[in-house]
Amino acid sequence: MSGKPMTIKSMPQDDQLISGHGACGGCGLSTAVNNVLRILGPNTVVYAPASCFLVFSAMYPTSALKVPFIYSAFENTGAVISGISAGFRKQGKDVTVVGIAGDGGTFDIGLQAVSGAAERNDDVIYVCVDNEAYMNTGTQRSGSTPFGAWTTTTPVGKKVQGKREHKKDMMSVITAQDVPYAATLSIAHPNDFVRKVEKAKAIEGFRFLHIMTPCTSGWKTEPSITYELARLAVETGMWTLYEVENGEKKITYRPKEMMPVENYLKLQGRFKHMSKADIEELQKWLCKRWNRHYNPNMVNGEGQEQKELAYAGEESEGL
Ligand SMILES: Cc1ncc(C[n+]2csc(CCOP(=O)(O)OP(=O)(O)O)c2C)c(N)n1
Ligand code: SF4
Ligand SMILES: [Mg+2]
Repeated sequence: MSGKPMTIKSMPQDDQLISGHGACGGCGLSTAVNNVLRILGPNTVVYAPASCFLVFSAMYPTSALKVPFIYSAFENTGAVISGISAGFRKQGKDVTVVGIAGDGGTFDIGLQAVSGAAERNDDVIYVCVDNEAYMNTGTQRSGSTPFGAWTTTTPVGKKVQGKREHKKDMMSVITAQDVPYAATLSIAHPNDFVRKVEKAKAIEGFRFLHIMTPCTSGWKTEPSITYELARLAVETGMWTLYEVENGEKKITYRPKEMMPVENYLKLQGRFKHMSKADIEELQKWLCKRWNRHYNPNMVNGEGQEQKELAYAGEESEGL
């Protein structure tokens, strides 16, 4: 990479994911994939496992992708992109190999394959487009689904209301393997997004891009608020923007102050049943996360009163 970092204005405008694909209106995932592929450019081969991306862009016999595209099984994105990359290396060809998998295909069923590719430092880019559930199969919970969320496998009833477990920290799983580059991205922070993809493209070895992608269908939201949700996720601590390069972590955007998570939850049907106690539980978990990211020298938040943490409920300044 040389000169000025790429921005949303200066990035390539040639679409590799062309119009006519079948994503829902307001789909955050299609925007994310479109921009990743514009930056990676035509000298790219894409692998996608079973996921919304596969379903909306590559249903046989048509494809909305201009670049070569390969699909095999749900669980093996890491393994297949490693193989494609090795094949090009053997032929002496310099081609960008990217796997674009969902959260289910990454956090859960594809974990072994992505971990293997990371540990071998294979020369590939792994993109996880995270819509926080198994969406194309009708919204089942994954290891990425947030606490309290309704899904068809974490239903809302008298005894249990939505998912009881918190979201898995996938970035920690990946960066535990000393990869050259891993970053979190948001479609609501386009310049940060573009810079990270450009950076990943220029680095050799295993690169991991984790993108939060709001989903109108599974989150039960209006298509018009996709960007607002992506923005609020960062402001409330539901998503954090950072990168880890050769083991060194850098926060790339820090909100001025923490917004109550309720501002984010109330816009989404998947959270509409949440009790006060559950919202408080999620808020406490977020406060610990917030401090782990933004105030790492302040201990990890264990055993502290909530008022000592980043967000102090109604008493917080400026709320
Ligand atoms: C071994 C195997 N198990 C289950 C399935 C069915 N299946 C296909 S896609 C999918 C969910 C994918 O979820 P995710 O990876 O989060 O992608 P999204 O649909 O949300 O984009 C499931 C369960 C499958 N194709 N193969
Ligand atoms: S179900 Fe969600 S992720 Fe899938 S195409 Fe629709 S909006 Fe996008
Ligand atoms: Mg998903």
